[in-house]
Amino acid sequence: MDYKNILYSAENGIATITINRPKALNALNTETVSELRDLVGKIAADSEIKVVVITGSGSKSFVAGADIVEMSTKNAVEGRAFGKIGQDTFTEIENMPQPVIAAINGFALGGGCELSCACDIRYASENAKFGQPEVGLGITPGFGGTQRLPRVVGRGYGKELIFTAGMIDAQEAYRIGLVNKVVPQEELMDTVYALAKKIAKNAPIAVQLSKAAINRGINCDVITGIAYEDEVFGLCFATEDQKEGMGAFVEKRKATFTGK
Ligand code: CO8
Repeated sequence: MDYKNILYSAENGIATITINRPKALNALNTETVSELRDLVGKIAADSEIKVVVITGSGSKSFVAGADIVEMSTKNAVEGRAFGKIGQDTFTEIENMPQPVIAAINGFALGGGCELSCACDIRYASENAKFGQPEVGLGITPGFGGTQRLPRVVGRGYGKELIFTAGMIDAQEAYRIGLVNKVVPQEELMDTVYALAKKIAKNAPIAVQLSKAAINRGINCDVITGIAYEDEVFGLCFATEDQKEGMGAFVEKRKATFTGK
């Protein structure tokens, strides 16, 4: 898969997407968002991929937001169209069957912070910085930030970040629950891959159904969510991996899952 602004690799069921526009601190222009969307669709359909990692190239920035230079000349129709392609792409990421981990290696601003919030789990390097600078540019967050950020950190911190257009460091992001872990920059990818491997060795269908149940439940009332859990839980008993997982426990051996 050949893209201009994105690098892709996959090894042992773990896919890595690297946003690669280092000269613009990996800012997302239309071309990059379109490439990202295309790649996400392909990975979502690839049953060999168990876990997805998203990061930025270089040691300074994850994604420094949507491309301000490109946006600066857009009219209302064009601006909205750009917002829509970002929103749709990030929603596709959120709903990928596989768990998605954001490896945040520097600035995660605007669309970068929004991209990280569309991922399931966020790990950051010590130099990472987070923020939603949009209101300082005369716009609102437009790639899902008004919706996902408050769901991740709560509406108080979400509103503070959005209203102030300020930046917080990785430790503060950890304190408010925006990231699960902070590690030195040189340890970030190893730590993320260790997490990815831990997830990848579990029964893939059960992991994917768990993700779907959590995502669906978070957007509805508990009773509806529990009804959905009931469905997916029952479904697991139709898989070979349920027989293997429980059989291995009973036989006191390690389970080998096939994703069937
Ligand atoms: N867009 C375009 N180019 C960028 C961006 C960006 N978001 N961020 C950095 N760059 C470019 C700079 O212009 C610069 O390019 P050049 O070398 O050609 O001048 C290069 O990257 C390096 O940047 P700096 O020299 O500024 O590096 P510093 O270390 O001095 O500063 C910062 C780093 C603090 C990250 C600074 O670059 C900055 O503030 N960047 C902008 C961050 C920002 O405001 N992001 C939010 C953008 S808005 C957004 O994401 C909205 C999403 C929803 C859109 C919905 C559309 C309708």
